[in-house]
Amino acid sequence: MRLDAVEVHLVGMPLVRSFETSFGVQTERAVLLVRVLTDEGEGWGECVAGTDPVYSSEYVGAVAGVIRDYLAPTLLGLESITAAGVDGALRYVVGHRMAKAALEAAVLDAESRAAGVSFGAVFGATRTSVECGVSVGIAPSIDALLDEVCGYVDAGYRRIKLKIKPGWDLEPVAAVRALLGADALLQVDANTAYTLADVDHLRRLDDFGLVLIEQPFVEEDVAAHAVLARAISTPVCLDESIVSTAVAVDAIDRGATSIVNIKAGRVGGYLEAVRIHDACVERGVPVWCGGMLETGIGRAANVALAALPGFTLPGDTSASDRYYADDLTEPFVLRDGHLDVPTTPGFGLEVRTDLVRAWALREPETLVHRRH
Ligand code: NPQ
Ligand code: MG
Repeated sequence: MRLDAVEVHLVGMPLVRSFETSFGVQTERAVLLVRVLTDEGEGWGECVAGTDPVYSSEYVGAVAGVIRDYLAPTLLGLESITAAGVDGALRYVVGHRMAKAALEAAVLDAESRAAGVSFGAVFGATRTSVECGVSVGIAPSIDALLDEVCGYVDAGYRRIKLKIKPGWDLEPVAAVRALLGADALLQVDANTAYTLADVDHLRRLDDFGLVLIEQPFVEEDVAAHAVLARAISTPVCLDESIVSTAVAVDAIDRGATSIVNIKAGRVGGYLEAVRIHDACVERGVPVWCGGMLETGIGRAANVALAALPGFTLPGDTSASDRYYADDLTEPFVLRDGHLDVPTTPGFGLEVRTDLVRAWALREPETLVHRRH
């Protein structure tokens, strides 16, 4: 396949409700999209980076810059490309995994559409639908939190994840556990808000029968998570720390994570995400699919990934209406707590280009090969 052009779009998506985590409040999601034009057709990829560098060092401005200055020129300079070859071609650029992942997803979409195969088939999906959980932000009050959780339970979500931070942890967890009953799947995500000084406090979460605690400490400190895992009975699960298969294997070997959150954008692409899944299955470590407030484009790919056999826990693969009144694709609708895995070629849905245009935050940028 020959790459002819790369388009970068930035779309502003209003959220149906603001989403607060330990790193801040989101009221709108700015989503960077990549469209590749090839001699065999087009493909779309969604970048998970946020507006600001607060979940990770990547953000849309940096992603747009590194694609324009390095990643797109490199791919456009190749005689031919394959999705499997994108990672190697871009390896000389250190980091910038979310930017690379978006490009790889777009090339993979073009390639699998041309071949007539779905992402599920490419990744090795073994299920036709996936069980879904929902991530619930920090709320203004316990009452407001319980109201929101009730809505998600009524909608059919199979697992609740509460965002926590110092000052918003034991009380909301106790209240939601009391609301849901002992058997419901409940877990928490701290997004790096604690330190090793909080171990005795975090141990008090052991009373609530949580599925896991996600990323309590700073992403570079895998060792601190190993200390915590030995000190509490709640399973520790890494998110931000896991940026590659090598890091995942190391964190598992060191006892820092007994469950792994897989997000393709964070690890540099869906193909690396599949490799992490495989490494975890080999080691008997359960995995689940994380979420980054994706539009239907990224959501479809996540649902295909979550259909692999090692994804034994419900993911943050929520329905479109958890975040958006109008999605960039046909919406994903929860059916009996599940989302269906698309079966049509590529990521499997048509992009509503009228909305991409209408909600554009700036003019799309088109990159083509320049001869010297
Ligand atoms: C997590 N996601 O698991 C992330 C955090 C997160 C669904 O909890 C813009 C970009 C907003 C990235 C909000 C969920 C975001 C974001 C939250 C990531 O840690
Ligand atoms: Mg997380």
